[in-house]
Amino acid sequence: MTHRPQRPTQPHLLAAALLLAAAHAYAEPELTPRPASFLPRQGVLVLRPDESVACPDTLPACHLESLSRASGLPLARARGAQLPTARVRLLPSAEVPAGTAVPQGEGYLVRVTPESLLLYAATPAGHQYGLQTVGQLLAAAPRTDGTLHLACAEIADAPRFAWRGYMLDESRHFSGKAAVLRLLDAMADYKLNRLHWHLTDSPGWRLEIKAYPRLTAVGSRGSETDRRPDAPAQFYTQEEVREIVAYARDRNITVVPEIDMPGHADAAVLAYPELDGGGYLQKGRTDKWPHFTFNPARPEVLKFLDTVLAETAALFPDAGVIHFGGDEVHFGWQRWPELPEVQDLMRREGFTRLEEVESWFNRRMAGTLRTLGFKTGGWDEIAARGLPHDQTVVFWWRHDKPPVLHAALDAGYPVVLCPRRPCYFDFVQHADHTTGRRWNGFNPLDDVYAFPDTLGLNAAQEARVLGLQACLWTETAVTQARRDFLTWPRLLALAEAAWTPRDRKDLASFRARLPALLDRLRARGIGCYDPFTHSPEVTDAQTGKPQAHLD
Ligand code: TNX
Repeated sequence: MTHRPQRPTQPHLLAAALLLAAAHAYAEPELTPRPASFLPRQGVLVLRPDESVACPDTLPACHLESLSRASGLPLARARGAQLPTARVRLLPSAEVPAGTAVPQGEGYLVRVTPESLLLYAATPAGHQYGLQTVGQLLAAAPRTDGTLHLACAEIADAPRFAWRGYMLDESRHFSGKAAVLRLLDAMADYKLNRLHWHLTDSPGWRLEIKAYPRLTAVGSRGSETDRRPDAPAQFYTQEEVREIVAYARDRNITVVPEIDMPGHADAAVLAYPELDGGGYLQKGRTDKWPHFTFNPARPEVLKFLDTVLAETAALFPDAGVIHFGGDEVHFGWQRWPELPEVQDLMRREGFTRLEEVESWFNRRMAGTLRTLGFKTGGWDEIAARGLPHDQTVVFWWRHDKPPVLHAALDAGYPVVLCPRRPCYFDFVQHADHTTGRRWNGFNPLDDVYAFPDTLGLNAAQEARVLGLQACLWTETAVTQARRDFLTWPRLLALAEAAWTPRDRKDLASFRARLPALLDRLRARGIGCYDPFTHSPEVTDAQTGKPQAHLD
């Protein structure tokens, strides 16, 4: 409701109007993700166009810009004489009035009274998230003659999970800087805070490494659906990476790079054949993936990977975690027994199984990451590789193997939950959709929303869950239009599932908010699947490009 009630002329109409107004004032506004608590208060705060915001100098300008856009008021940073009187104020948690819970970490408290809007937080991230919420309140507030009428309220909010992520596969098909910046803006709108950037894989190497220029000169050509050696090179320069990382940092998003090893290595091997550890033929096709692994025991290969990781670490100084893949390695083991370096290693260490070679390689590279000052992230296979619990983050992806999740949690690993179902967004989202994956079902919006409560974890297990992550693998997503279609609105459901406490999640409320959220995405130029109109499936067939099909 954004219209002012008509002035009533009859007493009974007056009573009805008052009731309506009261209902309006007390209805919970449409906030996404739904906050942990919302308490309506008496009164209205009137904000004028000349209003300014008292905030720390360190607050990145983008947050005030988006507040101004959302409100339609030119809400500038308060300066000089404005500072003491500004009615919108960002304050440290130390100033929270007595008797109110003090926000921690990414949490915040917003108090709207007829006099002011006060936003308390303990960290810059908390202030930023409070501003996101305030922006949504202001966007929906009734307005007259350029003033906004904000119903008084108190919102105390904090995330359910620390890791609220989205993984983008750049290797199978490349997105590029403009799409990534746009994605980061949309992620920040919904309080997502990790971009897991899958930068290397068999079809293409997408990260410039100065020490090994052929990685991008050769290894970045082609994609899942274009194996021509003279296909255009597609990759991020180091300068672009720095720009993207800084843009994300301003929005409280940590970019976590993934350099996949020892599997998914064909693109690197194409550039530097001496790295080859052999592979396998996928579905009998000779172009997929005969050089799937790095030679896991050759000293020159280990030196190469150390150098790649050192350059990566320097580009992502705040990542905390560098993901080194570690997935599906056994697919490419076939040649390992013949490799002299593997034979030497097995003799030296007394290994009898290739699994031990893989574990040795994992520990070796995790050691490099530790020396560089990072924790090691890896797909759930690494939970069986004897890596230290306090230095390793496990990404549970094999939804058909719950015991792997339970073993990782019981062993004390922090775990990011991203099981194929419902978190892989290359799975179809509607029964009618024809392109994309299925596995005894698919990933509709409501399943994403219900996650992870559907896993039935107890409180002790959930305490070790670091968070949730959606993964967009791009084998079947050649175009940005299709990547958008697969991502949205499911990423909104994931964002709320990752932020909102379990007892505040409400599918009906989420669905009621969704039409306006879809409009907001479209206004940003982001396409999406519209579950209300069952909009036509976006496939790459429309582009005339070849389509990839996965089972
Ligand atoms: C499994 S997730 C993979 C990816 C594929 C994805 C397609 C993981 C560790 N491996 O390499 O792109 O399935 O859904």
